[in-house]
Amino acid sequence: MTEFTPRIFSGIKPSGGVTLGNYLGAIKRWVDMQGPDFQTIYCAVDLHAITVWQDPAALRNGTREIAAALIASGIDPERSILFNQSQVSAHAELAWIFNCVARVGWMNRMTQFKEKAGKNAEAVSLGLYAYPALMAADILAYHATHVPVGEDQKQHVELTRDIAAKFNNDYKVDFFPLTEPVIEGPATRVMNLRDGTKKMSKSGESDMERINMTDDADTIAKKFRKARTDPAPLPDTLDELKDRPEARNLVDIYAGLSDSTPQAVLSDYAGAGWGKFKPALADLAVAKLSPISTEMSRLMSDPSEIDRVLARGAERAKALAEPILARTYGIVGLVG
Ligand code: AQP
Repeated sequence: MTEFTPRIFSGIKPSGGVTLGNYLGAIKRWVDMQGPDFQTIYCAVDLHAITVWQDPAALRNGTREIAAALIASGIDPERSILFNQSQVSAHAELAWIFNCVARVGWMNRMTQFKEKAGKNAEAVSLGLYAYPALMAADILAYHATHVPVGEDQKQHVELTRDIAAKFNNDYKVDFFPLTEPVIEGPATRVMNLRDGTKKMSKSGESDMERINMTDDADTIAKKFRKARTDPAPLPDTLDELKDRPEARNLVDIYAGLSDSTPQAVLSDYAGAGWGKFKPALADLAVAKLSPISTEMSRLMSDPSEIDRVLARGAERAKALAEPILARTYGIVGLVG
């Protein structure tokens, strides 16, 4: 069996402003994973963003905003490789190979496609359908061994493993690793503030359903104050939150922001009503997010410096991905 270098890859789509869901489910954990155990590679996945319509100016701005959010949250562009996907063509090239490895039946089982396409499946882009093959290429172009993601991306990482296994098996090689999803922490699925059964998303209809990393203190307080809850106070045990998704979500967010656990939050707030808990949660969110948003605006005031950081990251990413792509072409039998 090949020994693969411990390497992390993860990405985030510039399809709107960065949300608290992206922060707690992904970015905060990416920051913690920088260190001696792994080489870390983080990416603004702009090619994924265009699977649904993006205004070009908003896409450019969103890509830079993701870079700013990552750096402001603690991603160090020297220790980690930070870039945007479209600058490294190996992603798109390897995705084509994987389009030819993945089976249509596998894609048909992807719940995110079903949710996003809804009743409109005939009219959405072919790219939205093929998205998981590009995501497999993002990961496997670096032989990444671990992918820290939110709960919503688990099925796509499992598909990445299926693609790697089929490629290895079809070509009788031990070339691609079977990448592990890393889904950890109290807030791996942050829910919509107006409907606790839906995920908090960048592109959700109403701005009131999400916290954006750029929201100011008043907006954060207002959004939590208006967040949907139920009349009951907070209970003693997590079990009692089983059928209270909105309440559970706010407890999970508190735990994520305070590096605590949902049970520890309940131990502190058992018996408290929303009149006490919501302002405490808003204060905590402002304390954690406002230094990040201040630093984001500073970074965003110099877009050319962000572009330089992304270009430098792309060069480092290419140095890893291009040899892996060339070996893949060789295995497949493409002459070059
Ligand atoms: N609500 C969430 N809770 C926890 N983790 C989340 N992630 C996204 N939403 C939540 C994690 O953030 C990383 C980047 O996600 P993405 O931007 O690439 O894609 P997404 O999951 O489709 O994000 P959105 O916000 O829902 O975007 P739109 O609305 O454009 O589709 C991933 O690790 C993801 O798990």
